[in-house]
Amino acid sequence: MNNSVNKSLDCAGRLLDLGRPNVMGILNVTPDSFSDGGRYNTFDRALQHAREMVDAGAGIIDIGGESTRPGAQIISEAEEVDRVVPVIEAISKEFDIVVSVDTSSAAVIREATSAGAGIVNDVRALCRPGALEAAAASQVPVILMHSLVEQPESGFVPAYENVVDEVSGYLASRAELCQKAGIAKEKIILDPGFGGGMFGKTPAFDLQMIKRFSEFHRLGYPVLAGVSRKSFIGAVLENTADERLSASLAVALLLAQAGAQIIRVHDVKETVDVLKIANAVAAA
Ligand code: 7PM
Repeated sequence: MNNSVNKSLDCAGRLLDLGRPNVMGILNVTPDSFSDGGRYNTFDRALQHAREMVDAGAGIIDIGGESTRPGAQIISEAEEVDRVVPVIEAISKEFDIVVSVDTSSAAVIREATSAGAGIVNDVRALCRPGALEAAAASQVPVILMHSLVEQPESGFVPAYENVVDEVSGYLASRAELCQKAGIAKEKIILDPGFGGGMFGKTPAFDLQMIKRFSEFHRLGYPVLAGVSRKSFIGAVLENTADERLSASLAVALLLAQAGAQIIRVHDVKETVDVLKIANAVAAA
């Protein structure tokens, strides 16, 4: 599918086969995800959710403690460490699965990778102070996502002459900077960053990036896509996030057929089923 991409990626001792699409299951450990917000409740539910995603065939569990939603509470690095590190430690101990940490903070990168995280997933592409150095020191693979890096002013409308080329150019320059900081090329995964707000895409740009997704492979890195329940689906279907499962699955299939090596989703079991039937058809 993409000869310049190594097939097996070492994620802190656990191997990820990049010769086929992998499902990354989203695990939120933000207390506001749950009604009572209690810390023990959050921990137990996170572990239960992780078990379900492992049993459903996830290849990676992505653990995040800081919401990127516009207007979401900004939390300190210490609070983010307190939320994610115990969950990362428990999941990487209990399950034979690659754990990624969804963070932009240098302190969280250091603590999470010490606790067993095998991938650093940063929606700000290691732009925050110390993040690049912390990721390089951790020796684990990194996911660099395109975004505006900071939340735009309300009313900001993103504009690109050619969204695929501009996003590709940004990702290529971040990937080069990573290599100068000592991160091996083989340990870099790119993500065009679907979605509005800080991610900087209108629904029309998201749709163009899906249509032209295979062009991102020209950069020569594995590519991840996160489209699950995102607002461009709501813009097309005029529905709410909890009504976007079938469209999320349809887009996951389009992305898998366009060569995405990792697909980041809420609904692991359903997505794994889609990829299995697609694989069976391909093998017929
Ligand atoms: C509010 C806004 C809540 C945005 C949740 C989100 C991605 C990611 C996220 C992605 C990578 C969501 C996002 N999205 N990491 N983290 N790629 N690499 O919809 O698309 O899950 S958070």
